[in-house]
Amino acid sequence: MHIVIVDSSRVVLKVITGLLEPRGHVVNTFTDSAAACAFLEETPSVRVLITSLEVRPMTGLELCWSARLLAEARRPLYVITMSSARKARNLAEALDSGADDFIEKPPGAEELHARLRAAERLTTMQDELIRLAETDSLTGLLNRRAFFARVGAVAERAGNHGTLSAVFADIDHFKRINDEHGHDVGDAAIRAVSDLLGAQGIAGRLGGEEFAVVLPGLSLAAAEAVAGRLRLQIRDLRIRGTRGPVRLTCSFGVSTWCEGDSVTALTKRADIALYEAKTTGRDRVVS
Ligand code: GH3
Ligand code: MG
Ligand code: MG
Ligand code: MG
Repeated sequence: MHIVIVDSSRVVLKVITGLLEPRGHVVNTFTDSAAACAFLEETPSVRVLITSLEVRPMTGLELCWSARLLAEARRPLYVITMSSARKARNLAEALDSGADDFIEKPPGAEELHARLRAAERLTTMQDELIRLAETDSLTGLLNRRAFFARVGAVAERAGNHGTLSAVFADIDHFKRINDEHGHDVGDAAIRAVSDLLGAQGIAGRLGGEEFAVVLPGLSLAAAEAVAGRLRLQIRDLRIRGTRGPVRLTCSFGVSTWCEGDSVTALTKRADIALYEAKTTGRDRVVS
């Protein structure tokens, strides 16, 4: 696991690192808690933070609190606090500040490894739960909720400084495919379309046979070109059906980020464009 250790004493940092590195853990150490906090923010691979409560300039409790916010925002981060003062108050305060565990300083090897095994069990389970909660099980794309959450985060960073475009897609006359070839063939068609869309950008399955892709850094013209290519690729698909290969087409709506925009407005415009593609003949790209 990738582990960050924070303590004011270089000796303590060295001792703990000496226990962890031989077990294959990747360790980064800090005497400065603010530097540790900045490192955690920019390093999503960190799984465990071990921090002394007696650190500066942020106190250990403040660092716990910041780490807890990071963990809630995007990833599991397990926090173990350390203190040489074995006070019940320290323990309670640390847990209330968002720590997952508490050890006495300096920690013994056996205890430290056992606590890290507990951390690994929990973070592995959290990873799996997050994956299940965000993924559409048929296609492996983001589900609707996760898609909009991701787009919100991306738009916050990209949208106001650069370009960002959205492509909405809906399979044409999909009900016919289900009716004529059965639900399994319908599912295979959904998966085939998803594979193509998923290769393009941040892709989600919004509903039955409706998808969306967000393309950070792409202008409207570039996104139209992506949608145009996808349209042709989907026309070329041959889904194995009970009575020979099944062909399909898809309609597309494209929109791009404007100044003062919101994710809701961006996706609304893509949706309106998609509706126009449907009402003007299907198998086309409208922006
Ligand atoms: P249009 O060209 O206007 O989009 O027509 P359509 O038939 O594609 O559109 P409509 O939205 O009316 O029908 C979508 C169908 O998709 C209805 C539903 O039974 C089917 N569907 C939804 N989810 C799934 C799924 O997971 N698997 C399969 N096989 N079918 C699904
Ligand atoms: Mg429809
Ligand atoms: Mg449809
Ligand atoms: Mg539909």
